[in-house]
Amino acid sequence: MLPLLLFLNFLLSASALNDNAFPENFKFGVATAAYQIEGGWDADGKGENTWDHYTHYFPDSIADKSNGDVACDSYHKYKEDIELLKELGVSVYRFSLSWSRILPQGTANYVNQAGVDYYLNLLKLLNESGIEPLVTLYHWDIPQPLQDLGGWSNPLMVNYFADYATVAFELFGDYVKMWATFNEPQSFCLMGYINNEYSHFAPGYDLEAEGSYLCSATILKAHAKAYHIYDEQFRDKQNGKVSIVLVVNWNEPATDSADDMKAQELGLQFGMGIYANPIYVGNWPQLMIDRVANRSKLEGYSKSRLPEFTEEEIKYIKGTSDFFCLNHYTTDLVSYAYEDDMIGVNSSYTLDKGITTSYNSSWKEAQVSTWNHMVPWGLRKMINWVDQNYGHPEIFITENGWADDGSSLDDPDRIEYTEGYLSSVLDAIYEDNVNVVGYTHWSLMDNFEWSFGYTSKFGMVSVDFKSENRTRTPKSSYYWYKCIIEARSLADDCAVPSESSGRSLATNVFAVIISVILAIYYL
Ligand code: PNW
Repeated sequence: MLPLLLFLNFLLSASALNDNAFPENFKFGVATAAYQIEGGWDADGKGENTWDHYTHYFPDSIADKSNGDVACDSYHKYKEDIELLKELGVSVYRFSLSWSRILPQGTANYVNQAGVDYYLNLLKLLNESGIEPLVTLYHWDIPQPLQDLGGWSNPLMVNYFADYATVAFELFGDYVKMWATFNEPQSFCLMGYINNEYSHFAPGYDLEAEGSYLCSATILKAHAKAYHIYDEQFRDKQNGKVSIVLVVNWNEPATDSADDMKAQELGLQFGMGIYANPIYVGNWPQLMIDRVANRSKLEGYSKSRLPEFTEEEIKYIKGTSDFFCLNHYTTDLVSYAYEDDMIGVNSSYTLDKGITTSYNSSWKEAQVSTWNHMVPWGLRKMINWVDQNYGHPEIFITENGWADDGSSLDDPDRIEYTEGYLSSVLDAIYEDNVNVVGYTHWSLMDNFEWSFGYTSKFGMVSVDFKSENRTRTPKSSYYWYKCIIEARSLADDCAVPSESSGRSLATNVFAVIISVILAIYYL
């Protein structure tokens, strides 16, 4: 009898959740972005941006030929969004400002008061609701007139962005204590510059050999300039923090061969180091400098395709972040790939990086956005890598989330994913002593998922895009997350009974009975 009881008890406790509590000051939230939720694309004087332009002129680039013209209509329904945030119990809401809603032409000579009022109303209501904003200045929606001037490959963009940032700090800075300049330059400086059958991303260029690096260099300088402006003109009065949101998948070597270990370093340096190294350490990662210089030379270029920073620029960019904003979704298995015989055939960032990626077939794969696999331990390794390489910074997980096709309000996989990744965050905090201070789940609600249009859903709240009202309905994951936030721990009793996660009431009662019998037996 005893062995059987012990075995049953083991089985039941093995499925128990991490019962660690989150640190007292840990912040829970959700995230969104302007183009993906606001709609009101030309409302009240808003100017056209590159995603308006791209989706209107190249609808075939989007899976369902849709666009963000109306999206979740948050331009009109932000009060409802805030009700959902309040009910969920979050202390932080991460969202982004639409540059062309505030400056319709992109330039600061004309400010659109209606756009300013929209964000002031949103910020005031958040403030009254006790919800702290984490505001991204740029989540991929450059004003079209500035795109027409060359967009981020034009070095003069540094000044246009600095002017925009100054306007935003001036108008909204009293309400905002956490700023992020850019969301994931890794994504828009790459996907926007590779236009092939797999990548459909505004502005839709095919300039991966050089355009992508020019974009990266401009972004780093623009970020640094905005940071210095805040530091010199606003920090004293407003007392906030400024950062940049960076993303990379964890790169796990496919085998333990020296080549695949090298692939891991290449993947992480070309993926994360490209932005984090200049900001937290100084200059591009040496590995990138050497590799792109060497390949460019062999390709017949007179100098490296990777733009060189002057000593002055290196110093100007270094140290321009007050905390580390990390977006993280998934893990890739990486192998060392392209050998030197590829040189001269094609020049590109992808070939410079020189790795191939694959997945372990045991990893659960998301629907529609099939790049997304459920690998919770990857986040713990990622957080540790950031901690070790960039001087033990304060880390905020600004995005993490799971996609499905939205066919059901019962979303056990999203719960399983989020629980696993949050548990990984707890391990990093308690076992590895890494300073993770907050987490904003992507996303509050289903929204315009870029080239996937409305076919891929990341929300904890479902949005009926067929209804004029854009009716919002919370999913199971919303109630689960609400419970976790209330408990401030991965509490066992938050588990929502469903097919693939959580335990039923009967199982819980059974577990208690077994434990009581065991206790009596030992006493
Ligand atoms: C983020 N990856 O982009 C963006 O910041 C959001 O706007 C977007 O909706 C969300 O993720 C979901 O896609 C990513 O390949 C794009 O690992 C690609 C990856 C990660 C994040």
